[in-house]
Amino acid sequence: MTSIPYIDEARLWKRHMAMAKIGALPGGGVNRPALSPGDAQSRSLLARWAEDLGFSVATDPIGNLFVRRPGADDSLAPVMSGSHLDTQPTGGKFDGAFGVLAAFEALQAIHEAGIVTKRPIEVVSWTNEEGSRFQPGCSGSSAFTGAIPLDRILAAVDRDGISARDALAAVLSSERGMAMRPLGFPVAAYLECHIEQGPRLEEAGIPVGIVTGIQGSRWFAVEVLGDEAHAGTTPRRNRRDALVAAVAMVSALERLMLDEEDRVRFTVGRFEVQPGSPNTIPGRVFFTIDFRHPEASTLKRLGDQVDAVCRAHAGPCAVTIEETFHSLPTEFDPTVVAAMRGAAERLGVRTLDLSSGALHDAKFLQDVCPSGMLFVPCEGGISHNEAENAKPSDLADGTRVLAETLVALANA
Ligand code: HGY
Ligand code: MN
Ligand code: MN
Ligand code: MN
Repeated sequence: MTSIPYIDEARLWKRHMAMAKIGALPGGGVNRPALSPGDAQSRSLLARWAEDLGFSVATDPIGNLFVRRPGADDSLAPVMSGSHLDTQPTGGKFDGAFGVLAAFEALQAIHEAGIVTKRPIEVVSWTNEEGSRFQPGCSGSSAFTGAIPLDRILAAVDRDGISARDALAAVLSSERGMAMRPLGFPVAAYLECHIEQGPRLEEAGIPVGIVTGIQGSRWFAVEVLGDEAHAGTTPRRNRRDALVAAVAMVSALERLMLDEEDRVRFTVGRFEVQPGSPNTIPGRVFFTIDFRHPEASTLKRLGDQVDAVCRAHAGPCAVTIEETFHSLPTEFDPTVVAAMRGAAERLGVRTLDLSSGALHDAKFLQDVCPSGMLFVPCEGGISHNEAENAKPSDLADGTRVLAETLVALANA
């Protein structure tokens, strides 16, 4: 077994800092919305690094970006690794970017070591993992795997009324000459590195997490419609106050989702009130629900009650509830998990098994090919926050285990 001689920790960190300059925020974070000019810039930077090393670069009809190093038998399905370059509006330097840059560093280290792998190895940057600008998230991986039809994904519209289709066209038109592949192709195995976005690895003082699975997620969009009216003259009996109804819905949902073991994750991340004037009764409220749980039965039991609870608290208002995303709890492939464990042992890197509270593209890849994830600690477990931080040595340890596993799987 050829062990990876050299992952360049300084080069890996430098690439993170260069990538973080794109969409940099004054508070130290990053705002790189999916399919924005910043997203296009981050893709071009990765493509330039790849071409400088002689790797080939291609995209596909949803804008996923692929960097390929050929294998001895180049007709075989590739082993693939990556994550995403889009970020939350007040995101950090490492969420997503670490998975792409770790895969790229691993590819370069394998290349520089002159290791010939039977299978080709590909690095991928998936389009719109965050789902912040266009819902739902994981657009690139769910289109690639056929989980969600491409047309449905491209029909999504952001808050400014721009469709994902038009935003994607703008990004692709800025990349003249980029090779275009058909959507979806066979993948032998998929690995994704990611910061944990939680506190367990840091608390345990362990540099690498072997991810056993991902909890389930259900997203809903709720629109409450009442009547705009004068705040001073309209008696209660004549009011159809969309805010009062929406608040009653969220409070009732919060009570429904309460559980002693604290395993339910219930979040209302967007709550928009219109017209938003202090002395006009709100006529419209739009809010989102992000509900997660590790057990399919609880995800179904509680998620299936969202519609009825909202309707029961609508009062005189009208309400529409749309489920915009639904992904079941997923266990990663045991052979891939074993390959990662074996790689860590060979390298003498301590690991901890853990499940993922966050959703990742790897969930969709696991539906079509053996997949797995590696986590590294992030400071205080903080993510989706400008203060997100990680240690260069942990990023390098995760990348070492990734590279060693990629070589093992590409020669299996
Ligand atoms: O929402 C998520 O779990 C992912 O990190 N975007
Ligand atoms: Mn992420
Ligand atoms: Mn994220
Ligand atoms: Mn992810």
